[in-house]
Amino acid sequence: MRTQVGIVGAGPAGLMLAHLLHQQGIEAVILENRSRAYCEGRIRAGLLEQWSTDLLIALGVGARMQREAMFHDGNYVLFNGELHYLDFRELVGQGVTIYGQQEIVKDLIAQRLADGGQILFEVENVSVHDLDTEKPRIRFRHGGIDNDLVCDFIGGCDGFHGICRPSFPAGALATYEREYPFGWVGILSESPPPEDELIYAYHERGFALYTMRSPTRARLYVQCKPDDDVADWPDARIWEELHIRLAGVRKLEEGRIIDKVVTPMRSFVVEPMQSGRLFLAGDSAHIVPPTGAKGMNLAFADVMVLARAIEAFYRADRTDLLDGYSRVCLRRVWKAQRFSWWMTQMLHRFDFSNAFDMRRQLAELDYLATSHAAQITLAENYTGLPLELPE
Ligand code: RFL
Ligand code: PHB
Repeated sequence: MRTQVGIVGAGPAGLMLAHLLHQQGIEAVILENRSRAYCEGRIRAGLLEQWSTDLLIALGVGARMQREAMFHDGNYVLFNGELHYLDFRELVGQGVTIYGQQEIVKDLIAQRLADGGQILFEVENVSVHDLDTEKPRIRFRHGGIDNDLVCDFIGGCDGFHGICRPSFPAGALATYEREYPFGWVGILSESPPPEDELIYAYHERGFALYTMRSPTRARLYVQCKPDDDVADWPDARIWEELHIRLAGVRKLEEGRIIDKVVTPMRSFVVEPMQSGRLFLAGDSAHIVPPTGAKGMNLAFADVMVLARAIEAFYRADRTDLLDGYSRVCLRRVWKAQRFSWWMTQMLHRFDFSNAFDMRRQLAELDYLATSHAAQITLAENYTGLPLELPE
């Protein structure tokens, strides 16, 4: 088998990369080890930055989002029992969009298949080879047959637990990592939203986030212990904590819980994001704690940079944009890391015995609720910094 760009992983990064390349007339094959139903059913991110929303529309894959998504002009911060509204539209002239990651994945898969592009689901034993040559290869097994996909470039879009990052030569990567002493237990509930927009709540018992998927589906997260299991969080316990931590919200209606997960919280970056002709994009190269809602948006930013660099290679025989890939991506990645860490440290209880920390956090929240400058800083980062693409 032969293609121009071999892509490992059919998550947001891999699917978007394939779509961007297709629009430039560049051929790609996506190899995914899960089934199509699994990829389309995995409930994860929900919030798009303004430029990501605009991008999906500009690329012709935003029609269903435009019909079904919820467009928000701001969000709420809740502490000391009081709700404070941050009006992003007024502060920085842009907003955010609530549209489930699995809906974006469905839309991108449908578009790719309509375009005649290839996605091989349920591949096994994927491995990458000859990265330092002009003909890197992806070896895999599909339908019981071993294959070699020879390419010009490989997109390592296989998420945090994928095989691409571990295939870098020994010692080639520097790792920057931080784990947090808590996780989130998240539920999807058949209940209407108590407010129209998101609520980030700080409470002495820990963080809570109220978000949504539709006018009848609430998505709620509660800070939990890092090693908690869903079994530690029966439905009644989740609702009890939500009522306590979200006290001050007008009406919090309970509903049938249709999904429950525990997510660990970590910050993680590898440098560089490239080894020879293998380019990492999205969660395979970096993880942010979800408090800033940046992960999927960063995946889109990476593949925008990568697609532009690959296009310059084919169109103008340029290799400088490929060489600059890591540097350009990492500037944005580290700003998103900083913001995600900042939101996380402001809103979670780290050490329940430390009264100083709590006073300091409340002062920071009070500053945010009352300072125009602080609000602009949050709004600018949350709705998305401008995407800078090299010429
Ligand atoms: P993905 O989505 O993990 O996709 C990787 C794909 O690669 C496949 N794969 C392989 N395929 C072939 N061979 C192998 N050996 C393979 N190994 C893995 C996998 O099956 C999968 O299909 O990575 P990608 O594309 O980089 O996308 C990243 C996003 O999924 C992630 O950053 C976001 O979900 C993070 N995130 C959020 N991001 C936002 O921008 N806004 C949000 O509101 C937001 N909320 C969240 C989040 C993540 C959360 N969790 C569960 C971690 C909320 C939560 C709770
Ligand atoms: C979500 O809607 O799932 C969501 C929104 C904002 C976050 C994290 C998750 O910060």
